[in-house]
Amino acid sequence: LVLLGLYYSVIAQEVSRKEVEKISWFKEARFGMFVHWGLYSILGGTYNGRTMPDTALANGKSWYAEWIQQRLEIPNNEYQALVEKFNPSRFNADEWIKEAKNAGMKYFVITAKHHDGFALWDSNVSNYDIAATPLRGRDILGELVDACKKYGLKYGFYYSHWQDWEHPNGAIPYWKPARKSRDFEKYWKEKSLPQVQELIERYDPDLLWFDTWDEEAKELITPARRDELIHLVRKLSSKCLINGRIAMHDPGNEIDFLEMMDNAYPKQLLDKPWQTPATMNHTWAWHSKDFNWKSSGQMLRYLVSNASKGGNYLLNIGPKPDGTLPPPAIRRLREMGAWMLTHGEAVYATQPLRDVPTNKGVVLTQKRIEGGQIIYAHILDELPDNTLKLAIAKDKIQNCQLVETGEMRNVKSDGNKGVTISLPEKDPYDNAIRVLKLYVKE
Ligand code: FHN
Repeated sequence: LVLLGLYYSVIAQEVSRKEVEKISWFKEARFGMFVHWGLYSILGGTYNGRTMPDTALANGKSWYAEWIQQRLEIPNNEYQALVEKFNPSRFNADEWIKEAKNAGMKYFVITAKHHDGFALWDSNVSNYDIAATPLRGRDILGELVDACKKYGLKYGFYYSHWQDWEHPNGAIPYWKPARKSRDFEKYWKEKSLPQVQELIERYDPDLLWFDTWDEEAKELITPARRDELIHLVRKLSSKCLINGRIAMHDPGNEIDFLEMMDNAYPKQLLDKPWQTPATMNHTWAWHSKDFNWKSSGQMLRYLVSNASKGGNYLLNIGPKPDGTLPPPAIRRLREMGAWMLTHGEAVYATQPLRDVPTNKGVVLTQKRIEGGQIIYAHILDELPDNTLKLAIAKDKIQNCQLVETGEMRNVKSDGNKGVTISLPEKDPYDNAIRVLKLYVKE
């Protein structure tokens, strides 16, 4: 009996070690690229002379271009005829993934199937897929997966597991009366589960990104269905991570990481790995009239704040119908990449730091090292007197330097239990985040 007990405890340790390893890349990655690309990209937010937002339903809040079929009430046959027009002649997987890599992103997630039901791969389960377009014969997802492998990025797929506007029994938005008469179980068994299986067997993803966002999915994604889907993924893959939005209303205990609401940033630390899916402008998919671009400085601040709370930042791009990335998005990626190039050490594989008071507008990350830790102070806002305050005893701090230049900074006791560190004068036109790096003894 003792031997048996020992045996099981070794097995249990091995299982939990594997679990830890499975998620460890995600916990270190901090920054990923999200892509919304499909038939809706052809329209770019405009159909038959009408541009979103245009209806009472598109009330300025969710006029996402990938929702155009519903928001502008495009009949199924008209929308589905777009397959003939999906011909992104300038698509080059290498270029996309190179941009992600140079931006400092460590993983890539693309909409294999969004709510419209169109599959971006040649699916045996449905004919509403890439094989029906002029691109037939090309394996878009395969090309992206190969590029991710080439550039060392992890990769995953967004799969709309409940909303499906093509299948006669998939979920449709709550305001459509026809919704009630649908036999969701049929869709679930005929399309949702088999397509997830296909994606895993064909492309072996590191992550699956399921999408529910409120109570609307509760009726359909019951705990039993949620678990059925999770168990399918687990059966087919020992590495694939699953996000909490598989059932936002009740994610259960078996998911791998929490997914925040869109563009939502938690105020406190969470007890599971997590990420924020975020947009660069308002929409997710390409919208030619959406000029609400956030600055790269703003987005870096989101990224760094998330890192300081142990979370990732999954930043979305909506490629154009010709397969290129929008120039304003490319510029922002490159600006962020330039900062990440010199400051990545303060972001990747760092941990949050609890209970060290500092200035408002400063966030902290840390790394454990032998005999102590490295603390990074990210200065997001202007500091009073250009001076950082940190509640750490002076005799514990071995030295302090500015990450970008390596310039050493003087650490002074604040006469109490903390220190002050003054920063060099700042170029008033430069809005970049400055980071101080401190070696701190145990
Ligand atoms: O309805 C979708 C939306 O189109 C987009 O895919 C986002 C990404 O997080 N998720 C849903 C809304 O939360």
